[in-house]
Amino acid sequence: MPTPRVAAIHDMSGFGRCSLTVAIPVLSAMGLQCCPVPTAFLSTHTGEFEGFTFLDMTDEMPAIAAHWNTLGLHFQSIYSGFLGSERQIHIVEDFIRTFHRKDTIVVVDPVMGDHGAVYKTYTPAMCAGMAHLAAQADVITPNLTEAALLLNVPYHTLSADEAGCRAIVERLSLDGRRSVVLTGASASPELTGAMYFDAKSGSSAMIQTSRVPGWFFGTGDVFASVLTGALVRGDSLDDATRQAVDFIRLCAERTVEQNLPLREGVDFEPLLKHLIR
Ligand code: PXL
Repeated sequence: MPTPRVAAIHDMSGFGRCSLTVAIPVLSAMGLQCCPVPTAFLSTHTGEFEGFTFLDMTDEMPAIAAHWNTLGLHFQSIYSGFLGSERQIHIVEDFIRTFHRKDTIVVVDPVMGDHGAVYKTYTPAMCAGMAHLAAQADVITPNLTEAALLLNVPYHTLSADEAGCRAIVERLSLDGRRSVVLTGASASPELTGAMYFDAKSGSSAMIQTSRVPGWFFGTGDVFASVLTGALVRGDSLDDATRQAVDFIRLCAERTVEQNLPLREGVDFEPLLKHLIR
């Protein structure tokens, strides 16, 4: 079987382990070919760093898509994340229209913020556009902050417990047509993980693991990359969510042991072996 291809539309942040510096190694370890479409090049991610550089790649993206189209490329998945400008919303929608085939899994990680705050480079128009883009997805992977933005409700009105998370994934499912994997779902203070709604089966479930105390950068990107890889490998949404939750716990445990500055992201590289089948 040819190695499945994933078009990964994210920023490349040179330092801090997020976006493409996570998606490429994770998808490769999972046996998939990652084809990056960089939305921006930053020296670091935008959280807890000042003075980062930001090279907007908006004009390059349609040219990349046009060239790939002449090559007749197909993708088993189109996986988008952090976007660099409002115009990129339409560019990614066009990309999906051009390269989508019957078997393509479209994963939109609606990266916009965390802990109730919107990331520094995101405007209200970009957040509204993200909801539009997310309507094209088979699967979305918001955290609670992004769920509030997609639902257009204040963050503090959402609750991370089981009943609260089930209500959120059902509301975000577009009447059951779209799968939703909500991160940061927590049944009790000692547990954390995700709640999913699976559009294929119409079922929802909470997947939990023990909570590693602390707060970690880039875990949303690691989570969505493992989930995408598992779905492309043919695993069920339940199994894919379990793999992503377990891998994040391993990453968090190792990062705490290393006592790394939080802004350096999770120390996932020595753990990639756990993703290889
Ligand atoms: O981890 C999400 C993310 C992706 N890309 C950039 C970011 C962040 C979060 O801060 O700054 C550039």
